[in-house]
This record gives sequence, C-alpha cells and structure tokens, in this order.
Amino acid sequence: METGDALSLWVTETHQNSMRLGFKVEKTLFSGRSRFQQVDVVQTRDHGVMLLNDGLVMLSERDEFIYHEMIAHVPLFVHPNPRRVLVIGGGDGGTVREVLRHPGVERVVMVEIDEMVVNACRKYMPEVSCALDDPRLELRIEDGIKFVAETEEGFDVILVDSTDPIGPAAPLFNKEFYSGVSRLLTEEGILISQAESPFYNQEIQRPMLLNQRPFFEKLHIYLFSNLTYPGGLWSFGFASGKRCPLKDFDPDRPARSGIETRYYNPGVHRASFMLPTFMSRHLEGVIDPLDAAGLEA
Ligand code: AG3
Repeated sequence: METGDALSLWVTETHQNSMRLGFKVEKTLFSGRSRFQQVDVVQTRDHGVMLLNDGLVMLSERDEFIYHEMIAHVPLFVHPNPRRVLVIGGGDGGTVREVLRHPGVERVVMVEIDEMVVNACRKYMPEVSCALDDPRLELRIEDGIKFVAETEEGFDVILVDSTDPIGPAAPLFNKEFYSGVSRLLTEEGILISQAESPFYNQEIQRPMLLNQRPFFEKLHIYLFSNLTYPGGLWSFGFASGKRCPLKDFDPDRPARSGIETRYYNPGVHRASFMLPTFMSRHLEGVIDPLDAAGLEA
C-alpha cells in the first residue's frame, strides 16, 4: 500500500473452507445480529449494495435480476393461471417484485422469519424491496415451516427463496416441509425451491430432491448464472403434480404478457432445463429426464 492510499476493504464469502469469492467494498451500511443470523449490508464499489446473511452473499444490486426473474417467471409462465402465490423467505423483496409484475396474480403471501432482513432491505435496497407495500401482498414475519403446517389456504405457485440449509433455513429442505407444501398446492400447482450450486453442493442437492420426490409426479431442476454466488452456476428445483416445465410452456406467453425482463426469455426458459452431463448423471433416477427437444423421456 502506498502512503495516502485508502484502506483496501473487501468482503469475502468463504465456501466450505476451500474457495473464496471477494468484492471490493466502499463502506458498511448496516450490521446487525438478529435472533436468527448476522445481517450485513455493504456498499460495494462495482456490484451495488450487497446483502450478506451469516457472511454468505444473498444478493447484489448488480445481478439480483437474474435470480429473481428465474425464480418467478419460470413457474408463472408454466402455470395456466397463477392467481395465488406463496413465497417462503425472500425477505429482500426481489422475488415478490417479479411475481407482482404478473397482472393475473391476485394475492401473494410472503412469510419471512427475520424482520431485520426486511427492514435493512427496505432501507438500503429500495429497487429490490419496492413491491413490499403492494396491496396484493400480505407480508408475515413468522416461521415459514409453521405457516405451511398450519394454514388452510391453497396456492397455485409456492416459491422457496431460502438461504443455504444451515441455520434457520435447514428445515426448508426436509421431507416434512415438502409434504406440507404439496398439501397447499392446487391441482396445477408448482413448487420452486432454491437448490444451491450443482457443482459445489451436490451433497445437498440430491437429498433435497429425494425429499421432494414422494410428493410430486414431475420433478426437474433448472440452471442460471448467479455471478455473485460461489462458482457462479446455480439452480432451482421445479416440482409439480401435473405441469411439465417445457411441454406446458407456451413460448409466446412472455411476450404477450408485456412483462419486461433482462435475463429471462423463452429461449433461456427452455435452455435452463438442459443439464450438463455431470448433473444428469448425478441426479439420475431422482429427477425426470427431459430430452434435448424438451420432451419427457
Ligand atoms: N437466497 C440465497 C441463496 C443461497 C446463497 N448461497 C450462498 N451465497 N452461499 C437469496 C435470496 C434472494 N432473494
């Protein structure tokens, strides 16, 4: 360091004590410890504002559109008429922002366990949290596991926008939870779940999908690039009793909807279900295979 240079600040996520992903930081905007986790919001130099829970990157303003468009638009354009949507987690508000772009959606219930995350994102990430006051949204600060076990309400689409399966999110990867979720889904219902890195988290991904398998006729996984998560390649699980993510997808629907997206489009939708060989080998017998034409084998 030359005399007179500003102190060099970086925030890093350490993955499995094996690799690190670092971002140049300008300043800390918020740091707090909730009942559930450590919550930090930093201003980075090149990735906008970034949220970290327990030192793990949740989102950055620069690339959050990718994750949020992919978790929301894939199922909402496969379901024939999604009106009621449940979001478990997703305290930053990015997922409900994308869901609420669909004019047919009448009601969204978002169940976030940690109010500190919601408040920090409301204050420091207004472009992500902007839909949290939408009148169609009921925001509940409570445990999603408990909500799923107790509610009698039905939903067309359920989105699990969770952290990694350590700490408060661990039970969101369990069989009991998926059994509860399948009870709430309407006939054409779809469950999307945050499914970690297919490269670094194979030990999480397979058991998670195996835990969903007994409750869903159709089980798939789809990919996207999350540039600020370890490894960059990330995934969501797609589970449904009836709907096939490709056969039941009308590629003209996104354009007809008038919804503007920056990552998601019909080509990306289809391509995201095409798995590299190392993944289809690892998940053989767990997910339903799709051939290159997008048809179920
Ligand atoms: N949910 C966090 C996904 C997992 C990130 N894992 C990690 N960095 N190790 C993101 C919430 C966005 N609404």
